[in-house]
Amino acid sequence: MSVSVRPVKKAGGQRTSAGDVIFNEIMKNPAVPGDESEWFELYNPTTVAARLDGCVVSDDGGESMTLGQLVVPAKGFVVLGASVDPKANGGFVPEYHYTGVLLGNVGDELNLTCNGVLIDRVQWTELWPSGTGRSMTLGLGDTATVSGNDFLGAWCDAPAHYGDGTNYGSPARPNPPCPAR
Ligand SMILES: [Ca+2]
Ligand SMILES: [Ca+2]
Ligand SMILES: [Ca+2]
Repeated sequence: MSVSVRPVKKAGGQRTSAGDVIFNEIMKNPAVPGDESEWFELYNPTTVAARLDGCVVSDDGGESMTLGQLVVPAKGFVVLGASVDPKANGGFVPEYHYTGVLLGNVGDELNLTCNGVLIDRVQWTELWPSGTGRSMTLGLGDTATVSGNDFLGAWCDAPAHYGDGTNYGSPARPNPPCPAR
């Protein structure tokens, strides 16, 4: 029996397309030092669940991973973590465990590509929020879009604790608004 990658489709049968899922929160500089404590959150701003089986998360430097079975619910969130040990993640257990992608504290990229189509991309530099133990949080709420998260000003250091209180962030929950600056 040959193994084939199933086409990536939304629940309704449409292909996943640009902006159907976006990077919403990125824990690149966790309180427990080390790459295994990193995680990131995806948000589906559409009204249809998005299947990401076979999609690829990568940076521009050659790090990449191919996703297994993963569905981001309509208007919902999924957290992907380099560890599923709650002690590493501030008391939170990510839904999806990945390897092969590291999140640079002072500059890196995350690309999500499905069937060769770029679904979302975020590129950050040393100027972007990077508080220790604080996720970089997209403060756009319901207005978050594929291009809206391309700008430093759309993000902030997460303002509130989660889990055991060692990290700030909102894994698998809506992001709070960014504080006024
Ligand atoms: Ca890091
Ligand atoms: Ca983007
Ligand atoms: Ca969140």
